[in-house]
Amino acid sequence: MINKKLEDILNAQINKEFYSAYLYLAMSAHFDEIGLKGFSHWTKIQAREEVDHGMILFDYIIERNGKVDLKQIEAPHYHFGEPLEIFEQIYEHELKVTQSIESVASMSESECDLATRHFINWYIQEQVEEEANVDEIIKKMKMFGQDKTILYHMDIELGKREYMPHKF
Ligand code: OFO
Repeated sequence: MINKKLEDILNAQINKEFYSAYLYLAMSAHFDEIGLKGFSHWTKIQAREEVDHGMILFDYIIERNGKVDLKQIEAPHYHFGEPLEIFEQIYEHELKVTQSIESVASMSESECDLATRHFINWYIQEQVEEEANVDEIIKKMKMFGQDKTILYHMDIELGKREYMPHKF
């Protein structure tokens, strides 16, 4: 059985993961509108992964005999701008998610819930990968500046991303 404090923080994390899915979907729609189909595809795949992140938490709360408490999902906030700016916003967003996951880890330690402490390691690792992937895209975009040919090639590259269902 999970205690109330951890149940609350895990429910809040579900909301953050679904918010992330909303955010990536909004970005995907924007990229599609401006004709960057590959960027649109990449962010849409990311949205699906965020739903997986939320669902893994959902299943975990139930498995620990806790109560799932779904709250309202906020409308996504981001500034429509150049692709580089949008990816910088993604990076900032993921840093916040990392902090939030770290709070779950510290609370599971202070509450001596070793099962949750172990469970959350998967998310810690996932955040390392997400930050690194986004950082790599940003660095490539910065390296080539405003060169539209590079943007075109990056659009093709990002369009190749494949969805891999996330399971725990
Ligand atoms: Fe769920 O990792 Fe991004 O937000």
